[in-house]
Amino acid sequence: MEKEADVFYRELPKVELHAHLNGSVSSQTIEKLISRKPHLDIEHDMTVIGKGQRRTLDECFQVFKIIHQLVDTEEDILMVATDVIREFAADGVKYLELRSTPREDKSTGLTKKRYIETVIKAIQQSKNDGLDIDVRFLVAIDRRNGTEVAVETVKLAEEFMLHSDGLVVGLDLSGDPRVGHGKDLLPALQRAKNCGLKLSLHLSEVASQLEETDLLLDLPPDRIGHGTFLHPQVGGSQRLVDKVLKNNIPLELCLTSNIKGQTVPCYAEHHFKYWYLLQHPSVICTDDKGVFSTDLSQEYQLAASTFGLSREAVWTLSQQAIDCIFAPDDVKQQLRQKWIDLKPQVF
Ligand code: 6MZ
Repeated sequence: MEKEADVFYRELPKVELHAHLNGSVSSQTIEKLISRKPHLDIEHDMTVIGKGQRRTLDECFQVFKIIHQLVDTEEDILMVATDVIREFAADGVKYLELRSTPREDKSTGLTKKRYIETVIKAIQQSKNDGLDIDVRFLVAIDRRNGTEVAVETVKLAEEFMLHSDGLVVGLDLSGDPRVGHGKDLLPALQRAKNCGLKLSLHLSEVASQLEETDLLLDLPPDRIGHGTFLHPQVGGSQRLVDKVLKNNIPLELCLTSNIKGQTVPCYAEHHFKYWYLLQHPSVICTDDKGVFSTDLSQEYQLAASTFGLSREAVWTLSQQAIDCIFAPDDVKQQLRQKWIDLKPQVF
């Protein structure tokens, strides 16, 4: 990983709401996976975008395909989820919503149901191990897989929401933003919403999605991933911004991911600034901490140094993220108490 964040940021209690499981796999875990599967001939540098490097979004999606080759059994998923949770906890994350696209693999006998069960098992183990982190799960729809798979995924998520002791809280829509169209996924998303699953949708991650965003904002989603091209200064529109403001939909913002994936030209031009100035709920997140070689402490430090935030402002930012979590109010209350207990006397 790049240079470690300062101690203030590492000790800052944090909420992580936008973390794709297979994008969050650390170097250490990748090494373990590679040694389990030497026949794949995968080199470590094929799974990570290092310091100062940039990739097209296309290339980023190629990286996920490589990681998926390395993570194709129940044992792999259990190890990956266990390690990722432990790493977030070690980085001071007190509440984590992990998201992942359930996959099946005929050659290893993996099914989508087993996939979700295995992630849940890792979450339960982290509780039993006494880690100081509350973890929830969002089942992800990969947009490239179309209507039928989306409906099937919603049904699975629905089932798990009812039988996972509150661990499955919602649904994520992600995947390559230039593939497929949201209108085909609308019935599935509507169904998810009607049955009580919370919705976090990747919206306007690239510039060409105005029409789709307009449509999906009418659901409305409970949170937005990225929303890079929503506002008029980057080719979005006031109409879209107004919809977001009217429904007070929080944004999950991932600075390093957007820079390395080249959807934002530089940190100073990140849309964090636009929404922060509007005092709109914006949550700093990592997206894919493994692939983009970052952690949440670093992301907070980057936001602070780029936009001149005081330590007190950073504290408030991390605290306000609690309002945006998908777990119920009693969990929010517990987290708020934790923040009170941990607040430094002076900044
Ligand atoms: C859209 C992304 C993403 O689900 O196998 N994913 N989708 N935009 C992004 N910005 C860079 N980063 C990750 O984790 C990997 C999957 O998450 C989605 C993609 O569908 C990717 O295949 P899981 O755990």
